Amino acid sequence: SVSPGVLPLCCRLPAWDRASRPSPSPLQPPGLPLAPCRSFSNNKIQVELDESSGVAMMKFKSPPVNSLSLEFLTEFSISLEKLENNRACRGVIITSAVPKIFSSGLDITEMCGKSMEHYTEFWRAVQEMWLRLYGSNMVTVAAVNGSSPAGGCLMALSCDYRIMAENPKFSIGLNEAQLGIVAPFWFKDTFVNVVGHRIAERSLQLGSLHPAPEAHKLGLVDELVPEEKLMEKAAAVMAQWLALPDHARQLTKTMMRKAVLDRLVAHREEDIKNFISFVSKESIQKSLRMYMEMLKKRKS
Ligand code: CO8
Repeated sequence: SVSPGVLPLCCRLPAWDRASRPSPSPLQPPGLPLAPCRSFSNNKIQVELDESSGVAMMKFKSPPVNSLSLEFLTEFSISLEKLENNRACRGVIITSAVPKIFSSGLDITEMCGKSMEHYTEFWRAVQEMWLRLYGSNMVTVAAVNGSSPAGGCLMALSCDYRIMAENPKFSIGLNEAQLGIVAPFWFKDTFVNVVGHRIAERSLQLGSLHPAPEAHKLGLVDELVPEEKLMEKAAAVMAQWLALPDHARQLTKTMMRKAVLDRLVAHREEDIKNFISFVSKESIQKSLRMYMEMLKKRKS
């Protein structure tokens, strides 16, 4: 098992700084099912790598809602790093094994009534997840098979391509403002890079959660497909992206994303301090507690 927060990853060169992988051998489309597979499932995330196609499937399996706890984030970053370091792996599809939910975003209980040390460790793990995913050399496809608020939306936005199940009951967006909190600058940067400034500004100020069809119209997700076709479509998109030489695609991705990644790397400690000072305010703690209560009331 992994001790939470001890991320050996931080000490290594980030993915976007590493030498590119060698160019691929002639491509084999991934196809379904992804077999033969090498899997390294852990508590909250299950990973299956099909070495013949070079495509890994990463499934979130942390019921009830795949909230991004410290443990989840740590497992995620370590799993991604394992794949990143495996030359047989060229692409990863991320999806959920929990029905109707992709991820409910950051685990709010990790931000309520905890110590400064805990907030530091938690926020560093959130940063690490994003640096790893947004900066990944691999092709990353999000198969969004359920609702995906806030941090869940960030994960999808950090991928190269997003396909969502066309169920209008599933929504996605950066709804932080609805919780009385503010999306950090690198959440915002990632959002702007996907949908453009105007849509991002309106959506962030209103804390909008967009039903799947609206998310598609705004460009927040690239495609909608019937839920039963989602994995097939994700595999087909992956094959299309993997048909290019890795080095050209990776360098292009770096060119597009480096400035945004570097901005967080340069201000990482300051960003942690800001998070701690923000989240430990009594008014913010109150907002978060009220939001959790609202979730529970809505249920009963
Ligand atoms: N964290 C912790 N617990 C959660 C979360 C969460 N994000 N979301 C849901 N839960 C809990 C619920 O409280 C409930 O607990 P219990 O069973 O003990 O009552 C359980 O999970 C199941 O939840 P629901 O009954 O609501 O499940 P549904 O299937 O009806 O709905 C949803 C699922 C749509 C995901 C719904 O739970 C929901 O809307 N959750 C809230 C999502 C949200 O707003 N997340 C935002 C988190 S903040 C974030 O990610 C970025 C913060 C950036 C930091 C800014 C600086 C401070």
